[in-house]
Amino acid sequence: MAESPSPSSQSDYTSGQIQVLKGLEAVRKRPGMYIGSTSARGLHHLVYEVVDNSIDEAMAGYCTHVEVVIHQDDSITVVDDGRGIPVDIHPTERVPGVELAMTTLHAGGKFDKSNYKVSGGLHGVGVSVVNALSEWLEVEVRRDGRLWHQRYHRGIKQKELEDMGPAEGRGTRVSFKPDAEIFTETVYNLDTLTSRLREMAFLNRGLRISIVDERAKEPEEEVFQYEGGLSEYVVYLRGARQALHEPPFYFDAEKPEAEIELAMQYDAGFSENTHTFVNNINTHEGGSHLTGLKAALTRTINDYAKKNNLLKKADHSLSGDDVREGLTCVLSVRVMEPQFEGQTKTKLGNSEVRGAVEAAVNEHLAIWLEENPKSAKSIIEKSLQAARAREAARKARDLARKKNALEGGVLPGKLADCSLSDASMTEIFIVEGDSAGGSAKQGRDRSFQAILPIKGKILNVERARIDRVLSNDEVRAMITAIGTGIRDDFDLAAARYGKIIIMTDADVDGAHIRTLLLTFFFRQMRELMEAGYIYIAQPPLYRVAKGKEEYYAYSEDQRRDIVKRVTNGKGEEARGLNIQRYKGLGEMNPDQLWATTMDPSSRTLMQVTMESAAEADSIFSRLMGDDVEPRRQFIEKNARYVRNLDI
Ligand code: 0RA
Repeated sequence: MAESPSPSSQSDYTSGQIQVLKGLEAVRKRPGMYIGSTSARGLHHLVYEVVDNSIDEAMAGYCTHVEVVIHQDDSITVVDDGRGIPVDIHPTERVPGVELAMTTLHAGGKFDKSNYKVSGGLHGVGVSVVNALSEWLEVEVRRDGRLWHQRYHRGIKQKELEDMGPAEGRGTRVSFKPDAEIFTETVYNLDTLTSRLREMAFLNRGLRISIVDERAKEPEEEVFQYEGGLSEYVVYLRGARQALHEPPFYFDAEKPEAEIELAMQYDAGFSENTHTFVNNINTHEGGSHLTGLKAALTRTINDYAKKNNLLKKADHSLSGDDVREGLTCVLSVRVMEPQFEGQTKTKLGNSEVRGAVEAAVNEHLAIWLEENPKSAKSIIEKSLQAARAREAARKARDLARKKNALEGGVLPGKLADCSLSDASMTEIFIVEGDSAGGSAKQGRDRSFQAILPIKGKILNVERARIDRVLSNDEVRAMITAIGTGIRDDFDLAAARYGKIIIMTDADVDGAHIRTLLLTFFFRQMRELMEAGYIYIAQPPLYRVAKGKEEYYAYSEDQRRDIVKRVTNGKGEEARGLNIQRYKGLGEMNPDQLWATTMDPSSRTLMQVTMESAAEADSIFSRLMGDDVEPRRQFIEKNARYVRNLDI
């Protein structure tokens, strides 16, 4: 037991340990500062923080398997087969390394930085934050033939690190239960964790990541392991869209500024799906690496097209949007000291990375095009079609603008605008159908609520090129009303409303229209979705009346509860009971619509958030692409319980 840590008595607190207590206290006082929020997002963040440490160990080449378990009580276990967190006593802090990792802010498992080339972890806050925010946390380390164990309560150790005796294997096991005193939501969402872990597995070729949900009746293990890494990711993201070439273009390169890995593939679709990562973190807001990639794509493809006489005289050069139409692309860079900027700290700031990525993509893509002339030709053909469509759309838009200018009014005729103009106060309801639109117009508070009725099914933007998208009346009305423009011309600051609320019937058709609208926002105004502007209204499913009492139920459970209450337990057979099932918004009069769905003081709105743009992407392409069956299934499954539409 030569390595056993020396027990320290309670009285002999070092100044280091006092710092520790102060640090953890700060985390518990202002958890949002460390994990972003104490809602579901922060709750899930705890798991990522622990998993990131194991993945760092994998990136350093010492770990092949990470396993995540959700237990019945929503506690979590993360196990890896890495080297195990060091247990020997730190020379100056005089506590075991693992204890330091569990209690020191910003250290995490990475207190000895020289061990790692690069490391993930969103804010790099480390596992000590998870410890501080957990009702309890247990850590087990297997190293050098022994097992070590320590337990914490709300960040405070219960005992010294204990040597549990001989043990086989190596690795670290961390179990924790998020503190209900801290988190407003303590139930884990399997889909959310699963998609993040799948993403991690794609980004770390060969690494095996598994997840088990012990809360399920018959727990099953899902295992993610991709020998194809990013190339396999791109094929997964492409989904049902038809590829223009196989396999995807792929390269990796090591530069002094960054390690760069890229896979991309063109398909017959019209959307662009580029996802960028820095040290395994999804950089939703892009940054220097993305800028470098875009510049290289445009330049290399134009160069190749010119050199091979593939552009006609009438064609100008291909724009960035043109060469990215129908492109699915994943760029993953690893940077020593990433600078994260932007609203959600997911934009890479390091300017030196731009040039490194640009040069690497220029070089490798040029070679690939030369070596694959058939693929090159279909890519350029596709870009040319995009360019011509864009030109046609521009002409149509100019015409429409002139027409508008002549007519004087720019806003769509069907829009009932609000009187306030300060976007932070206003909202627009996009309402299915003219009759519901009429009720909404009468029921609304016209000072801050605008109504835009749209006719039935809008155009499926997933299957149309930009010129057709822009020639669609419903789509044009939405774009002008919202005011931000689309795609590359998008400007969040120009938004005319602070909330965009989708209000459709609570039936299968309504769900379809809602999905079409979400697809539109995701493809054409993604930042609006990312910035949390998009909401879904929740109209009631039932009106339950007895005598003068009337209640609204938004779910089957609620209906049952209300019926029980108003009938004193007699149930649906009780006399004088009237249950009305709302099949459409149009069945409510303006007052009812206001009271149940539009009045900010009593309504529920569901905010559309985007945990993973990549996941959303694949959902939308699968859903809204050419295959009808997955769409039908998804819509039926989610028709009423929109809550499951977890983008
Ligand atoms: C620092 C140094 C070493 C390993 C780790 C941290 C480590 C941390 C975590 C957190 C979760 N799993 C982990 N696995 C390893 C390496 C020390 C050495 O053996 O040289």
